[in-house]
Amino acid sequence: MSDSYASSRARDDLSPSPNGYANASNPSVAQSNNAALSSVIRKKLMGYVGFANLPNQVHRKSVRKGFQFTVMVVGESGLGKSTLVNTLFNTPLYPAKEVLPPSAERASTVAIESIGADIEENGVRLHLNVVDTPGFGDFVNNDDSWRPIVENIESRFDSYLEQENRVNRQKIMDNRVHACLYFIQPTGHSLKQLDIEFMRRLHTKVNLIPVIAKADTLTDEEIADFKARILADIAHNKIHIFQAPTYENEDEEAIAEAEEIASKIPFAVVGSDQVVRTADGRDVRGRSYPWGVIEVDNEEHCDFVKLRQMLIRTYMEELREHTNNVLYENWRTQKLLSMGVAQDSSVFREINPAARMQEERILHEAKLSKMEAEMKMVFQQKVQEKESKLKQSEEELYARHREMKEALERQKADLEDKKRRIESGRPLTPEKGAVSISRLLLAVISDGNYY
Ligand SMILES: Nc1nc2c(ncn2[C@@H]2O[C@H](COP(=O)(O)OP(=O)(O)OP(=O)(O)O)[C@@H](O)[C@H]2O)c(=O)[nH]1
Ligand SMILES: [Mg+2]
Repeated sequence: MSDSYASSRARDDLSPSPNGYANASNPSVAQSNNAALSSVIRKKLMGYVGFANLPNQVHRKSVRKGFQFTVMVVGESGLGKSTLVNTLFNTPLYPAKEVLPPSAERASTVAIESIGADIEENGVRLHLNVVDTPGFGDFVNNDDSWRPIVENIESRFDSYLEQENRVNRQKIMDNRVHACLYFIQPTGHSLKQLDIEFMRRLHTKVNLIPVIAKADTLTDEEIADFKARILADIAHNKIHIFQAPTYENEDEEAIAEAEEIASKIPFAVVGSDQVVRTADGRDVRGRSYPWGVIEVDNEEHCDFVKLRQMLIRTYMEELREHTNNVLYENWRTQKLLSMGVAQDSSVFREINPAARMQEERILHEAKLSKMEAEMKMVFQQKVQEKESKLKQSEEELYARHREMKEALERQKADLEDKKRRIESGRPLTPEKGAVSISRLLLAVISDGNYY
């Protein structure tokens, strides 16, 4: 391959070798390379290397493995849940429902049914699980209608956790609910207490996607008003519904698409798995009325296309990721904590920069105040030493001063004594004078005797 690395290099020490690559066999070059590696080097490729194919590798691998996706549909009976699921996946997942005769016994709790199907499109396999909840809101007292649904979602988390804790984790079946379509009755008013209660109980455990069922029963204005009231109710009750994430480096087209999808929430949908003929002779999936045909796949008629786009075409992976990284993770943490599994908080110390900085600051301050105290002590000691030395020399000075004064006084007294003597005519040193006179006398005598 004649590919060569770039001409525009950030550092001169990485000059290209004749073969085009930085020369790793030359020790001096390798050494300078190591130094250069410490900082990020921006390089421009002049030819094809091959890592641009990485997404294709991921693509091939995921196609081989296939995908698992579980969607739950919740809503009162007859709102068109089964019909919409069939419409969404273009497969008759649910056969036409047998309507029970009036005398038949009815279930007294919410029954949860799960249907699995392997569907394939352009060679991509999707193992789809649809969890249906017939019976929700069907009773005289619907206070606890949400309970079996929450239990079902949690038991799926439980089973995933149990699989994660197995010795062999090669084949993990992800049966967690990735999205929950909540069907709102097209009353045109606002959310009912049952709706609010359900959403409040479930928004932390599942990606909630509210849909207005049977939107063909409302006019355009009614739908717009109804949507605004539903969103206001959701915001007032602090319910978190799934919002498509936006990323900074996305292109304008993707951002516009995300905004358009977000603007349609809650989706006003119409479901139909029947093909009907329009006035202009087209065969479409829709519902035929005496005054015309409502086309399911026509964006002018309903938000079904946008819902499908969000759920399948654009955000299926985001839904799976959010379920795994946020919803399941939170549940797992709480579950393990309630089981008495404690987290060693010191593990987090390293990765919490704010706490770490605070800790370092406290340590630094303690060190500083210790140093300050030590310095103060040394200073005081030195001052004391100096003071005692000064005191000592002061005393010595006083003593010498006293001594000198005494000596001077003595001398003065002596001199005064001499002065007095001189004035009184007495010899200064009588003994000495006596001796010299006697010597004189002796000399005279001896002179007389010998000369
Ligand atoms: N007008 C209208 N009718 C619909 C729509 N979707 C479904 N239906 C009809 O509503 C009836 C009930 O639909 P299903 O899909 O069985 O409703 P479901 O929510 O699954 O009902 P349960 O399984 O009993 O909970 C059927 O007669 C459908 O043809 C829609 O979008 N608009
Ligand atoms: Mg059904």
